[in-house]
Amino acid sequence: MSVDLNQIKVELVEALENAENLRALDEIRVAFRGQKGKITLLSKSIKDVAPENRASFGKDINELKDLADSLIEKRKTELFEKEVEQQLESEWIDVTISKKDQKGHLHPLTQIQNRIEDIFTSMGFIVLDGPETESEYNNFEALNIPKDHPARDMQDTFWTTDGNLLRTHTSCIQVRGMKKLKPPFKVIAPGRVFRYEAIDASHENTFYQVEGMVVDKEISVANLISSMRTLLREVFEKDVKVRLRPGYFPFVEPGFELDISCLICGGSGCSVCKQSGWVELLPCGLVHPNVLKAGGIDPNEYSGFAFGLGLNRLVMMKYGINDIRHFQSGDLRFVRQF
Ligand code: FA5
Repeated sequence: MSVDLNQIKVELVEALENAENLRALDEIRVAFRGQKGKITLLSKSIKDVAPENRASFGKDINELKDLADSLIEKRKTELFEKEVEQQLESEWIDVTISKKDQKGHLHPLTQIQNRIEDIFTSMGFIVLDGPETESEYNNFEALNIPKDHPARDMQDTFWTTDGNLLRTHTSCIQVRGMKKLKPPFKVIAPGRVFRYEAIDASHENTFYQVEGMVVDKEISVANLISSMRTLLREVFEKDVKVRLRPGYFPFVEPGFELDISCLICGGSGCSVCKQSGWVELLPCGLVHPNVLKAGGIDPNEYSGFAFGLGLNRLVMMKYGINDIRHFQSGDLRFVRQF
């Protein structure tokens, strides 16, 4: 092998030893075996070699090509294995870690719903359930909201193609309860409700309510307020500022809105309370005689109170959550805080 060929072989071996990765190796391959590579150019110079030496030059250059190809291939295998090892090392996963360190837990809405169920069952209430798809009759008509009544606009509705609807409030579970139970009774009915409305920091199109209803002889506003007080004291575990103001709901008379002083801004005004300092939380009232009648209960003998707690807003106030959209975001960073 001529001096030139030997020199090239030494350079190639040294370059291959220094190659740190497959990209560097490919650059070396191009520099020696590419179209303008050192070995390729040298083999083209065979025409300048004296005729008597051409055969041996040709043989040497072919040997050098074979040697270069096998050295490059060998280094390629080594570097490939090295890169796979590095990748495995950097992407190593302990598949047992989630079992050891990250236990699942209940969503904050479920936690507070469970707490409310405990509070009310300890006062003798029973817990009722109902379907999320309801009849128009149970959701509106039995609650003294006939067709074309303007109060239907208060709860924009998702209708199903068969003429039913996604319940807009848990009050329809009252209707089912009245048909099933004989007075006196005390029930609560937690559940998911749906409204076709624009979403913002305090409004969702899918949210949770807890309905409550007590039917007995001589039920008054005093009974209603006492139950609401117990509920708020037990959930918040501290005194919270509330206000009661007249509110219109066709299924109660008189009707009230129980608002809570916004615990996000301390009452100074924010996006959750719409700068008012108050959050609508717990509408309530004495059950309208028409509703008792529709439930098969004689309003001359019995009276009752009912309320419809906005569960999402209650949880927001309890934990200082400043946007209702967090509840359904599916963001684990949110739920892991509770
Ligand atoms: C009702 O749904 C009545 N059925 C409540 C009721 C029951 C009144 C029994 C009287 C007697 P309202 O539409 O205001 O009322 O909703 C009740 C509560 O649900 C509100 O105070 C609020 O806390 C919550 N709420 C209402 N709309 C939304 C919404 N889009 N997103 C989140 N929470 C809401």
